[in-house]
This record gives sequence, structure tokens and C-alpha cells, in this order.
Amino acid sequence: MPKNIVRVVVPPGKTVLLLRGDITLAKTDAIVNAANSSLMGGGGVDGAIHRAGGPAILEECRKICGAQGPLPTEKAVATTGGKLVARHVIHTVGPVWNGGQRDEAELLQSCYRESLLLAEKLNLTSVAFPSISTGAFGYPVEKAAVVALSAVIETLAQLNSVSQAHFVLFDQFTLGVYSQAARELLSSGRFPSIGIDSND
Ligand code: AR6
Repeated sequence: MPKNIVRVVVPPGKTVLLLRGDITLAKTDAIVNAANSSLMGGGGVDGAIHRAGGPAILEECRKICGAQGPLPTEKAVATTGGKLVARHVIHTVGPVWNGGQRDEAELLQSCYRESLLLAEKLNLTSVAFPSISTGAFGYPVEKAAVVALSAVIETLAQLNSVSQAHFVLFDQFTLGVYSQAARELLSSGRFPSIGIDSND
């Protein structure tokens, strides 16, 4: 396995990969966008996805918001991937960090779960996630990593179609934090059936 990639094996036959990269280049069936409720684009990963995918994504976002209003925090909707390799973009809205007193963990967990359930509904096999809420929305990465990994491991084990979830993390620090969180989850015994391979 290439250096710096961590693989979490989730029986039966599911994999969570942690790697460093630019999610707009991911070759998964869908990539997840850390959007805001307007779905009109923004900075960070949201801006990068709209720039790389082109105007077809925004056009669909407009239609969705026109029909159902702004997307609430923790919900997910899918659009085309436009010019991306990924055929679909799943847009979800993470919570803004508020000191942990406003159900941020539950809302963040729900973003990952809802995104995976939507991918399952679309019959997809693989989905790539960024680290939702840990940029402009200020969620501490150490806390978010545990919530994100637990939600994905738990949900993936319940799905049929989706068998691969990738965390495409933009910088080495975030990858290090997620890798450490995965090791801690393994040794906590909370998910007794998971295993970890890594080369770093
Ligand atoms: N590939 C992978 N990860 C990336 C990329 C990329 N190309 N670009 C940035 N990241 P953020 P949030 C990482 O701020 O905290 C937007 O304006 C970044 O380093 O994009 O959920 C939206 O419109 C960080 O680790 O998302 C919302 O208003 C992670 O993606 C708001 O920001 C998330 O950072 C959402 O804030």
C-alpha cells in the first residue's frame, strides 16, 4: 500500500480509506461537498468543487433550492458532478462549531450518515468525503475526526451498494489527526470487527 494511506477494513467487505489529496480529483462515484444552506457555492472545498465541476452543478443547486428552500444543516442532496470524474456531488451542510453545546456532534454525524444513505439510494459503490465543518465552520479537527469515522464505519456496515468510503484530506495535519483517531477507535474496542492497515 502507498505510504501515507490508512485503510480501515470494515467487515463484511467494506473499506474506509484515509488519504491526503484534492477531492475534486477523486475517482469515486460521488464526492461530498461541505456546502452551506444556500447551495450557491462558497470558499474552501465548496468553491473548489464548483470551479472544477463547472456551472452545471450550480444550475442544479438552484433548482433544488427553488423547489425545497435552503438545505438544512445535517441534510444531503445530490447533483451532477458536471466536469468532475465523479458522476455525482452530494452536498451536505455541516454544523458551525459553537463550543459543542448545540448538538454539533449529532449534526455532523448525520451529515455523513445522510450522505451515505443518499449514495446507497443512487446505487453507488464509492464515495469520497472531505473533513466536513473543520475549515470555515471551525469544528476542532480532533473532535470531528472521531465523529466522522464512527459515523462512516457504523453506516457503511449497514449498506449493500456502497462499499468504499474515502476521506480525502487536504493537508498532512488533518490526515494525521484522522489516522490517529482511527487507531484510537480500533484500540477503544468500540468497533471490535474493524482492522487497520497503514504504511506510515
Ligand atoms: N479537497 C479536499 N479538502 C479540501 C479542499 C479540496 N480541494 N479544499 C479545502 N479542503 P471548508 P466547512 C478542506 O472550509 O468547514 C464554504 O465557504 C479544508 O482544508 O471547505 O464545512 C462553504 O460554502 C478543510 O479541512 O468547509 C460553507 O460556507 C475541509 O476541507 C463553509 O465553507 C473543510 O473546510 C463550510 O465550512
